Amino acid sequence: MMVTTDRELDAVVIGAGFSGLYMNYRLRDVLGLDVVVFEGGSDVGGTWYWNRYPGARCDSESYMYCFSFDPELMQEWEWSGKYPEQPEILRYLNHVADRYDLRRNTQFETRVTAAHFDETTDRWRVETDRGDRVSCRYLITGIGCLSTGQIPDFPGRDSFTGEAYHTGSWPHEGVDFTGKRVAVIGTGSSGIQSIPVIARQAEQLVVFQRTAQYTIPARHATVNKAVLDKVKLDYEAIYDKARWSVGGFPYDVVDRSALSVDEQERDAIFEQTWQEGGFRFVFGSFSDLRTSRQASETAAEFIRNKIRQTVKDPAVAEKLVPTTHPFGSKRTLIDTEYFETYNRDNVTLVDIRSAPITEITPTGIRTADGHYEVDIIVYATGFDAMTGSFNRIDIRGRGGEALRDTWSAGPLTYLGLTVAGFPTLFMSTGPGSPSVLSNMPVAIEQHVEYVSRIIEHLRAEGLATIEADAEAQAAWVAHVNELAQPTMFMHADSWYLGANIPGKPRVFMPYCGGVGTYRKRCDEVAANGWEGFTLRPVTAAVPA
Ligand code: N01
Repeated sequence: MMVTTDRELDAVVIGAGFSGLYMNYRLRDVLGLDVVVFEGGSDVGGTWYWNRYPGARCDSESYMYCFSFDPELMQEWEWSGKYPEQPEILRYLNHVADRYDLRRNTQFETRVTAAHFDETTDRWRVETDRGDRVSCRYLITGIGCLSTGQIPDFPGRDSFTGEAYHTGSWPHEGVDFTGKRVAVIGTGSSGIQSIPVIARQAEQLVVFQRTAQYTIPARHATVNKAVLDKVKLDYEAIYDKARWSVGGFPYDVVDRSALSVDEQERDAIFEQTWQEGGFRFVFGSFSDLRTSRQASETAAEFIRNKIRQTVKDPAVAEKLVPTTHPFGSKRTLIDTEYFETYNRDNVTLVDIRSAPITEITPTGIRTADGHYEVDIIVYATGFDAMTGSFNRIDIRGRGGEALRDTWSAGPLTYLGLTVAGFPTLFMSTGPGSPSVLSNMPVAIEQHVEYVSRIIEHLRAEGLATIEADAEAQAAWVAHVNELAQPTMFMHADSWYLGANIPGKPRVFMPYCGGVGTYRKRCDEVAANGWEGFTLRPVTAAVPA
């Protein structure tokens, strides 16, 4: 599909991942609007289109990592793994695109370069890198929170003559590591997932670790069909429980401090949830691991002991033991045989906190301690998270104000969804919403349905724009900050705080109050006549 210039649309959606696919369905098929979706990839999938690195898999259990808006879709899809692997998630999203014919109005391999709000018409003027020029009344971004890859600017980076890849932009044909000497830089989610898989294929693997991590075994397995069949009998209730939860999972809430039990009982509870695997260690053990330093330290110590028991070489184990940040201050990591990988003869761990990388050379990586010759470098170095993908687009609101400037000291939003001065611009899972601190499809569905509800209201009332009030926005930003202050999140150099990007303002970006509390607040805003927003009518000069 090719969009011609000068089309006057109802809505433009940017991105065809989970957010864009559902937004398209909602606006086009439920509200009957004229919608175009622009997508940079050559097909649907978003995050799961780009992140094809070995071992890529979601940390949410598969039966909860999907849409819930159509009961038939929920019943018909059969997951094969306890945790869904990237190819399977991509198949699922393709199935969704096929089932609802969502490619029909999606233009692929097209990036939106600019979106300017025209105050004379109350419409957005949107431009793409393919020369498209369209206008729309509603502009919705579904550009993801972790879509702008970050490769550190190491001296000599471009002089490397071997192959180099970023995990978030992986070649579709895959990479053959057989017989190769491989370096992985970075030990976040992408690093710890890919390292064990690459180690099994490569001749030599050298891991460059700046920060040792707390990671919990996933206990991945094929899906237990009996469990899945049982879930399907009660899917709506299970999903509803997730909608009103903290993390977007249907797990039973524990209301128990790690300090309220003695050491023996505490260890037994940790051990049980460690054996269950995945996020249950966090959500199913104690309620204060992220809010009490002392409680967090009990989990940290439990994991440190697990590392020492697993890794045979005590010197390597000590390098892997996290000491620089509390448990729960960075994204909780879930792995499959991560620590066990360091028992392999072909794997070397290099601590780049004590001896940093000084340069990339034509043949490898030099640190303060020596030179490592490699054939392939894998950058598992993360993303310019939450705001990076917005900054790539020249978004301008009232008075030609650039969003980049509005956000120069950190993102300002109302409900993580809208920005004062940028009318009828809606950001699915924007900064200031639960997004990355939750099971994403739950957060995405809530945002898509809320935006759709706003647009329905505007149309029913003959209104042109909805815009966040500056005071409501300031109060929301303060609230998001206030919630984060007492948590462990404030005690690590994480991408949640923008700390991984040199020069980025240090501001805690996601809303950490939980998806249920957030949903309740959004519902209250609607019930109170769209409190904190100004809604303006269509003027005579502006066609509806
Ligand atoms: O990126 P990261 P990621 N020199 O930023 C290191 C989601 N996700 O792609 O910790 C040396 O977490 C950096 O070191 P340090 C998930 O939300 C989900 O792994 O900053 N090292 C770190 O080790 C996740 O949190 C899934 O000291 C440098 C690594 O690179 C998010 O995406 C799977 C460096 C970056 O880790 C991002 O994960 C994958 C430098 N200059 C991703 N700069 C699942 O659901 C960075 N590093 C499973």
